[in-house]
Amino acid sequence: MLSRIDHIGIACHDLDATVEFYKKTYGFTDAHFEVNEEQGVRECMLKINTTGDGAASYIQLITPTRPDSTVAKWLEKNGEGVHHIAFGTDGSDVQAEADGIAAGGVRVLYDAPRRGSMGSRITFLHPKDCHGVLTELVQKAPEA
Ligand code: CMX
Ligand code: CO
Repeated sequence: MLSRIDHIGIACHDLDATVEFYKKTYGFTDAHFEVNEEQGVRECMLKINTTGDGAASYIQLITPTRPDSTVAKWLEKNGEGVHHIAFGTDGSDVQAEADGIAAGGVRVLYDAPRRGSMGSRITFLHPKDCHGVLTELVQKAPEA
């Protein structure tokens, strides 16, 4: 089951400056930085709240690490802003969730889940099959 908003992904040009904006403006302080070379992003997960299933919801600020990354291409075309939303599973297998959604005719972008933030397993649904919204599915790491 998908049980929460895991995160909202926001693309930005200057990660550190954008993190500072979120900290200063909204008072969010719990920040986790990492680089995901496979996805071509440097990112910061800002924890906003915990959720009823023992997980949490985040703002994911992302900036490209290389010019050929999907986020670099998106930023060039659209400028900064909301890039994707991510729904979290309640611990259920993310591939099983994706398979169920694919059965309804939505294109799943990966054959198998890939590594996401903080050791999570992630996959994506094509925005053109989701009313214009790039949608990520997240299974958090067991220890997260
Ligand atoms: N939101 C909504 N629509 C989007 C989109 C987005 N983020 N990215 C692309 N699109 C739309 C484009 O506007 C375009 O529409 P038109 O044909 O009407 O102009 C269409 O999708 C094709 O876009 P494109 O620029 O040609 O881009 P690609 O097809 O090469 O790639 C996508 C699009 C979704 C397949 C690619 O971005 C992808 O694989 N995304 C998943 C991985 C990812 O985004 N990683 C970064 C985040 C990592 C993380 O969250 O941890
Ligand atoms: Co994401």
